[in-house]
Amino acid sequence: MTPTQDIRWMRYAIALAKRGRGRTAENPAVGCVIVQKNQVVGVGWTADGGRPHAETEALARAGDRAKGATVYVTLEPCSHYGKTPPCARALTRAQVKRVVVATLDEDRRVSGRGVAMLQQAGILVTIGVCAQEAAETHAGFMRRLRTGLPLVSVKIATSKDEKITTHSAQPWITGVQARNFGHILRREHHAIVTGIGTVLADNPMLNCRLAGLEHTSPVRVIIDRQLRIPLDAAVVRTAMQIPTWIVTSITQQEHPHGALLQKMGVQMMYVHKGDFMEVLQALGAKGITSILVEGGQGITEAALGSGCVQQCYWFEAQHRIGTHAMPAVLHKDGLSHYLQGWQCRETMLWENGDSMRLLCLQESSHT
Ligand code: AOF
Ligand code: ZN
Repeated sequence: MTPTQDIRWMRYAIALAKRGRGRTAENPAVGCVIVQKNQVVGVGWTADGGRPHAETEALARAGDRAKGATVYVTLEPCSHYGKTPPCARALTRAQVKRVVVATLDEDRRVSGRGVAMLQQAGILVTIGVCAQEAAETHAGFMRRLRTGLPLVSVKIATSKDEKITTHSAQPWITGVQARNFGHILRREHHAIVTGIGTVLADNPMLNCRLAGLEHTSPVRVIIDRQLRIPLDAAVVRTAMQIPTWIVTSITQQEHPHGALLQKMGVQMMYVHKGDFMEVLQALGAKGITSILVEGGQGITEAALGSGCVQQCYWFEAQHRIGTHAMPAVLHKDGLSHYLQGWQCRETMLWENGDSMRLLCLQESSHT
């Protein structure tokens, strides 16, 4: 097998891993391809909720054809008896010949032991094929393992002069294309985080509304320190269908509103002050590995100012709104104050003949 073929099959495994993105926490989204005589005999990816693991799914599809095959997997196969038996053992039992691993698992229960288990069974192991690309799909999982905090992305839509708008104050900045991209972003994160200001101003659903992907909506997290959310807010009314968590500093003893919200399916998360870092810690403790911050000025600036944001998706329309509108952030230097030195990939989107820039920015130390 040539390295070029290894890269090709591993890229396929990474594409499969992406199917699980935002849906497998607290487990990573892993992809697996089993190849026999240059033909795919089984594919798998980590199932919703994190189990079964990718290798188990691919082995089940390959059946006897896994014997003597090469297995491409984006993360080192697990070696521990967790909620599922070790994948390294399942691969050994299936008598595969070779396993190609993109990245090692940093979970202390695995961390090199998966590879050792395979090698002890006489299986050839290659490590590091497409490591960087695979690491991106595991970034949230790894970040939470290392820091206890989720991976944080911020989404923002501004006019050319860095102004933002709300539902009630038309015109809406983004058009259909940008909104669809926004829904993909929602689907790829484990939770969407917004502030109570946005809920009160826009009454958003904060779900994924792409046809066929409605069931992939992430957890909705609303930061509402003073518990101002009305019972008829769209997110509350749909809390039985889509997980909805409210982060607040007001306990039930202080205010019975919390009990009413809980009856409607909302989960309450009590925090002390509720600053952005404390919210991140609380979400990490609950197993959330990646969040998309999508809100107004307050939460956007709190997130960017916390130093805990790794990615920013900035939709920038080409028209100006004018000085009367609300600035995206209050800092006198605008968004560039927070995004200085970040790596930037730029894409153009077209909205009814009007162009819009999508800037995908990554904090420089983020892999
Ligand atoms: C794999 N393939 O698809 C995933 C893995 O609690 P358990 O038994 O589900 O184990 C969770 C750990 O397994 C998780 O922390 C990570 O180390 C690994 N995830 N491993 O072989 C997979 N998702
Ligand atoms: Zn496993």
